[in-house]
Amino acid sequence: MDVVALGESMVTFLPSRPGRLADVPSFDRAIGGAESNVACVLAAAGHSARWVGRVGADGFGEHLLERIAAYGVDVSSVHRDPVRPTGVYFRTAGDRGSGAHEVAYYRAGSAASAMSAQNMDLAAVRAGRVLHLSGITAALSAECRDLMRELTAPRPGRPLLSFDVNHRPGLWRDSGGPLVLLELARRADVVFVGQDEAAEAWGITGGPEAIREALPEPGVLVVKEGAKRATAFEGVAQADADGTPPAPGRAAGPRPTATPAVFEPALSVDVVAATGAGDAFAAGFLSGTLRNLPLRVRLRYGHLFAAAALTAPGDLAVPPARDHADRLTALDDTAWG
Ligand code: KDG
Repeated sequence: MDVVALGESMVTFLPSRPGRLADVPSFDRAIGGAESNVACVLAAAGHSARWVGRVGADGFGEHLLERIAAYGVDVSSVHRDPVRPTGVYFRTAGDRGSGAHEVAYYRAGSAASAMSAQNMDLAAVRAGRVLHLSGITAALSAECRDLMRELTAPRPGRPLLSFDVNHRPGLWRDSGGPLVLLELARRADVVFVGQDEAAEAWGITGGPEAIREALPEPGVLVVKEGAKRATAFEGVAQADADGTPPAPGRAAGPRPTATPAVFEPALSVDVVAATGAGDAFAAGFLSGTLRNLPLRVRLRYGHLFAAAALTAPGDLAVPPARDHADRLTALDDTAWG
């Protein structure tokens, strides 16, 4: 298995027309969930991917399993909770291009919020070359937070640990979120964070270099500056403690050594809906990581997959085919952007 992603997936209701939540007359059903989005895009890009989560024994849970499996994602380790429901959320359309929209979650007490180290198949969670997690899971409940600590703890043979900070202030019931997110990010091998998130969560306003200073531990740190660009910092990480070969994207070496930051401008597209673009970016970058592509090409893959999501109304869009994507990401600098 190339990638395992763990987290809450939800049935998503997209508005039939723009306007406030109070005014939109009807919604169309789609699927969402940051981590399963990453798994779906990676599967669509030709990688083997598994999503692990917990859904209710209800029609929405069934719908999620069917739709995610239809992308080619393995859902055999997803648990059905006999009592708790599948989470759902509604959102409105932002003004074209601005991305601003309202979100209403109905997920407190959801099946996914009961995920814990005790009721998950941890061997299935750790079975990929890459394990992708996000900060959303830590916000769901104390059990989920403990599960995240268990999965991010250093251990021999750990998969390459990918962590998207995904700061969702509305989901944290106390003020401890930013510190937990920092703790988890420091334990990961690849971290994705938006410059806006770093400012909001950690008060870091000085740009990508300032974020790297606050977060020197991850082998790879990717700082996203929205429609502008993304910057990646890479340190050469150590081999696993038990001497097993390093996971993809982690080169063996005696000590972490910093390499210069690499940045790539984002593609300019007419944005339909920004939701899911960060997940698609992470999927593109991880696809490049699994293929051991150079850092700047991984960033371009991130932008390319994000552009597909940005121009679709829902969270998910099928990324360009690999041969086409390889040609686009090889364009010279003047043609890119
Ligand atoms: O990244 C997209 C997600 O934000 C969306 O699908 C819903 O997972 C979600 C969340 O918790 O915000």
